[in-house]
Amino acid sequence: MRVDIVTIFPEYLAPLELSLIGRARQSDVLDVTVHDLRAWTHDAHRTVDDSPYGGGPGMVMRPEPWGEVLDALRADREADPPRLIVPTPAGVPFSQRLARELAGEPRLLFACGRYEGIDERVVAYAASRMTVTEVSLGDYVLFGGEVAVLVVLEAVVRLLPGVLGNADSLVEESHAGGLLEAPLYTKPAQWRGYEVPEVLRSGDHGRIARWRREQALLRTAARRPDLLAALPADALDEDDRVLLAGTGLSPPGGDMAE
Ligand code: JD8
Repeated sequence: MRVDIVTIFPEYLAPLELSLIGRARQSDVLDVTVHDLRAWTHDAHRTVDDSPYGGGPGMVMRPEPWGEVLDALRADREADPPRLIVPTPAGVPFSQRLARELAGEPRLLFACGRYEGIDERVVAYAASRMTVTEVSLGDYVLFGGEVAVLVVLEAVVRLLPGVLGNADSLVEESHAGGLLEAPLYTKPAQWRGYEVPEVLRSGDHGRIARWRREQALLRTAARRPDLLAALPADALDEDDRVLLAGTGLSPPGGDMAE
């Protein structure tokens, strides 16, 4: 996969040298280039922002340098255009589903906004030349798109064939099934007065699987009732429903056992 990232803070993307993403770049699975937006300005001050039409606080990114860099990257390897990803709080929520979709693209181009954001015409222009997806990490406010790019890339790269951690993603498909994971433990069995649940040391794989299922259901009900409510009707069996009925955290609409 080829990835281009355009930003006024190229150093913000330094973590892409590290760990498993760094290793994927050293192998031939991932080719990342970070571009400084100011390289496409022409004035002495390398200006990328100006005041908003209509008034209001802060500054807006001017369209001209964005137009130049998008043209240059679109023209490079013209036969396969990149998919443009623009992080913004006004985007569609980023999700594992979208990560899977992006992992199937040969080429991604990320546009990192700063200040109040990017002039709207940049997205309109880009959409006439390539697929554009505006994504949001969630309902909180960041200073700019760089951290969102790190998050999206981490989620996408671990799904690429040949990247370590890929065995993981196969487990995730079959296993996790829309619930939070059960808690994890390792050695020592006793630590500072806390002990590993007996069931996990029992060697009884049936009991262990049932305990993990219960823990996953109880956690999901307590912390993420939205996930529980979104499960398909056949995702919960009678034991699951009895367990959840006892918590008062049952999914709405579920025909719960007393
Ligand atoms: C890109 C500028 C800051 C956004 C005024 C100052 C994503 N989940 C998310 N939260 N925030 C962002 C995000 C924020 C950004 C930019 C992404 C570019 N800002 C602006 C509008 C309100 N602040 C994000 N993905």
